[in-house]
This record gives sequence, C-alpha cells and structure tokens, in this order.
Amino acid sequence: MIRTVPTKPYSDQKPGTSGLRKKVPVFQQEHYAENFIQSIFDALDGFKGKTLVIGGDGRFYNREVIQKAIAMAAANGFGKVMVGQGGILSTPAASHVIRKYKTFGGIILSASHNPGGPHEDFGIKYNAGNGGPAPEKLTDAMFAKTKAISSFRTADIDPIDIDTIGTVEAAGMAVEIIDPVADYAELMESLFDFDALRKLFKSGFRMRFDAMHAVTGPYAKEILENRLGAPNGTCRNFKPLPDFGGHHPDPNLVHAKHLYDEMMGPDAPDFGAASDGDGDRNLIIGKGIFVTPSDSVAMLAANARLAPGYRAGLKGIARSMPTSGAADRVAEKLGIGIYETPTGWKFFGNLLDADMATICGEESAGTGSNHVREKDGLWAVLLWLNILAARGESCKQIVTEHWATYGRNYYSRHDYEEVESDRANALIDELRARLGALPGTNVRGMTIASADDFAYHDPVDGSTSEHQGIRVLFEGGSRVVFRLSGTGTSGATLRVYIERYEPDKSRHDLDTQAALADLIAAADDIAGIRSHTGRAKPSVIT
Ligand code: VG1
Ligand code: CO
Repeated sequence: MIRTVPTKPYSDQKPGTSGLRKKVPVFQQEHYAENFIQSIFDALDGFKGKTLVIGGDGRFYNREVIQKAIAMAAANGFGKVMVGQGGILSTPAASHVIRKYKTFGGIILSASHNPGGPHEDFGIKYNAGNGGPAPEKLTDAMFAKTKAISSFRTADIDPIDIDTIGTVEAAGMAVEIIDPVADYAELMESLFDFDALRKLFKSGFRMRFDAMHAVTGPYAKEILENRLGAPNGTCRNFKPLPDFGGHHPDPNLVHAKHLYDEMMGPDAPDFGAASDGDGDRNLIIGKGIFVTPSDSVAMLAANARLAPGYRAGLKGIARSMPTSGAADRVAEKLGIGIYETPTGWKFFGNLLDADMATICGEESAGTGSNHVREKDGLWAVLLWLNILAARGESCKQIVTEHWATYGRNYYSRHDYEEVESDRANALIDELRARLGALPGTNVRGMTIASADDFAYHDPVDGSTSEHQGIRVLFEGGSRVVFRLSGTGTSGATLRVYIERYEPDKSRHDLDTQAALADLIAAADDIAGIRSHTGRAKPSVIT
C-alpha cells in the first residue's frame, strides 16, 4: 500500500513571507505539491505516530491537495491526521486546533488574500507544534530539501470522505474529520464577554461582516449570528467559494470598497468588518471612519483590559517594522515592552511563546494575541465589539479620543503590484547602495536623520534576519520604508510605507494622503519609484 515514488526537484519552491505560493497550474505540475509536502516532512524530526492537522481556506485545488497530504502523512508514519470538515480550517482555527490537541504540527493550504481559481493562486504552509508559522530556520531547511529531493512516500488509498465528521482509517493511520468551527468558537467565548455582546446586538446595534466568500463565513455566521444573536444578514458573502466569487479575498479599501462605501453612506451600520481568504486578516470600519490597521493594533492594546481574556493586562506589544509607531506610544504609557520584528507572523512566535508579548500586529491588517500563534481576523473584530460594548461609545469616538490622548500617526501604504522583477530589484539595490550617503541630506525641506536596511535580532533565540526592509528616517520622526513583497506570485510588488506623527489635536482630521503628501513625494525623490517601475501611481493605496 505504501509506495516510494521517484521524483525530480523543482528549483522554485522557496517559501516566502507565509509559505509557498504559486499559480494553480504551477502546483498542478507532476509531483509539485508532493515534492513540497515531502520536503516539509523531510525537514521535520520525530513525528512518527504523532498527529498532523490539515485544513485550508477552501480555494480551488484545496480538496485535491488534502487527499495527497493525507496519503503522504500515512506513508511517512504519522499516527493520525485531523482534517477540517470539507477541507476547511481558517488559519487561526488551525493554529488553535494544533495547540489545543497538542499535535505535532499542521499543514494549511492557502494563498491567503491572493485570488483563487484554476488560473489563480494556491499555497501550502506548515505550522509547528506551538501553532505558529514555521520559523525561518525551518523554512530554509524545507527549501534545501526541495532542491535535493529524489522521491516521496505516499499510500495507495481510496479518497477519504472529508465531508463527514468522524474517524476512519487509512493505511494504518487514523483520519479524524473535525468540525472546523466548534473549537474556535469556544475559544472566542472564553476570551470575550459574550453576554455583553448579546446585549449590544439586542439593543439594535447594526453590524456588517463581509466574509468575501472566503473561509471566515462559517465562523462568522456561527459566532455573530448564532451565538451572539446578530440579525440574520449581518454576515455577507459567507459561503466559501473555490474562486471567492471571482474577487480578491483581500479586505482592503480596493477589494472591499463596497463595504467602505456602505460604511461612509447615510444609512451606515454602526460597525463594519471583513476578513481575508484564510481568515487571519481584519478590516475595521466604523460608521463614517476607516480604522487604519496600525491604529487598530494600538487601540485594541490600549483597551484590551475591557475584555475578560485580557483583564490581567498585557505583557508587551509586538509590531512588524513597517507598522506605524502608534502601538509604541500605548506600550510606553502602559509601561510594557514593545518589540519591532520583520514582516510576517512567524517572527512573533518566539515573543508570544516566551510571554514577552501579548498582542501583536501588522500594518497589513493582521492583529492577534497569545490565544493562538497566528493573526486572527475574527478575534480582532470581536475584541473591537467587546470594547464598543464596554465603553458604550462609537468606533469614531474611540478613535478620535485615542488620537487626542496619544497623538495621531498618519500612515499609508502604497503598493506597486506586478512590477517586472528586474526593475523592482534594481530600485532596492540602488537604494541599498546609497544608504550610507543619505543621512544629513535634505529632501523637500526635510532632513534625513538615518537610513538602514532593517535587521532583526530575535531576543529569544538569538537568531538574526537581515534585509527586512529599507528604512529612511527623517528628523522629527517621520519615515518611509521600502520593501518587496514575499507573497506575490507574478512579478514583484514594491511596498512603500509612509508615516508621520502629528501630536496636535487640531490637526487630526486631515485627509491621510494630503497629510503625507510631502513624504510621498520625498519617497519618489529618494528611490526613483516612477522611473524604476514605470508607474505614475500605486496600484493599491491603503
Ligand atoms: C504580506 C503582508 C504581511 C503579512 C503577509 C501574510 O506580506 O505585508 O504583513 O504577514 O502578507 O499575510 P508581503 O511579504 O507580501 O508584504 V496573509 O494574510 O497573506 O497570510
Ligand atoms: Co491571510
């Protein structure tokens, strides 16, 4: 029943910011998925007889790869796999299942916010026994295995019925099909004041949650409508579809514009939210106000004690380097640690495991806490709701009050998508070569105080990660950051992050792009964005 199948290496299986992501036709090449899955197993040690969690975001090719992964897990000696019913497990739910049942680790099939379908994106990532994304050391080891692989192990078994809850046997291994929502919903119930939330909805509070036809639909329906009594219709686009209904499951101001427009409209609900393909991102829009993700982390941290799960306070806050400094001011006021990590959730794992950080966040709409080891879209939504219920104020009031107390970090990210890789690399290389010469120079009336290529020294395991983004800091604290995306599947995406701190309360209601106009122009002067990319403007502005 167990077979060793000869195979040839592919040279392009290097995991990026969050796992391996490629177009579906790339994954459909002979043995492409098998090679990567075997390389994951080959990079791990000591899993014989142990349990592996398997699930995905329901996108095109999910079911096929789940069957492959089950057969390969059996052939490689796992004792059991736990699979989300229908092949569904959101990224945070998978993280929770891995932790709750003390399993060896898990495979999550997702390309997250990237589009899905026969010609769109697919992805595979591995999470370790702490529930968190494989650290760099492990992804490097996997990549090394993909380059040397000569065979993989699989079992000749009939396809497993992954739609029926229960346990079956496959080539000597137990296959348990689990309810993908139950454990996660129970965890949320343990962290938040569900009674207060029920009262909130009962009082007529109106909310719109857009699941974007991605994985959070079943979770949001169960928690918001079934358990919290939000009216039927609160959740939109809640049925996971293999192609996300033809849209990008990316909850930003471009792909969730309909939600934004509704929230800015005359009959806006009180609160709007959305999540991405695999359920780890969140978009938060109050009635008449968009909450920028960097602000959201800061505001959630500042108010976390209002939720039962965080009543004891926070140990520390961690944010990715390009995320604005709004959270730093909260940490300072609370007298707790603040940590600045490279982009990608894998860098938060050690800080969370060591109990140095409780809440973490990224500017890309990822927020989470030590309840799992991934960012968690619905968690952020529920914490916001808990804060709204406890304070009895609107989202807009909470945001403006926060700015008045801490000052406002005007912040925006400009993405230039699908730029030719050579041109994007040239921009970064040239900038890197000029870093030493930048300090002291004057750009548009602003003086550059320092410039560097961000390197992270993990305070827990002592590892170093270099080349994590180029930072240009101006006197007075404003900054621009440049980095290339590690999640795209065609060409290169240049991300430019722009930030300016404004302490003056009378200047907190400016238009963000206008407030940042001089820095946006300076970023182009410094890096030659237009000339290098050939683009007059960004593809996405958040
Ligand atoms: C992007 C975001 C990063 C996030 C990553 C995975 O990475 O910038 O903050 O952790 O996506 O998110 P990059 O390398 O493209 O900038 V998800 O929700 O796509 O797993
Ligand atoms: Co995601």
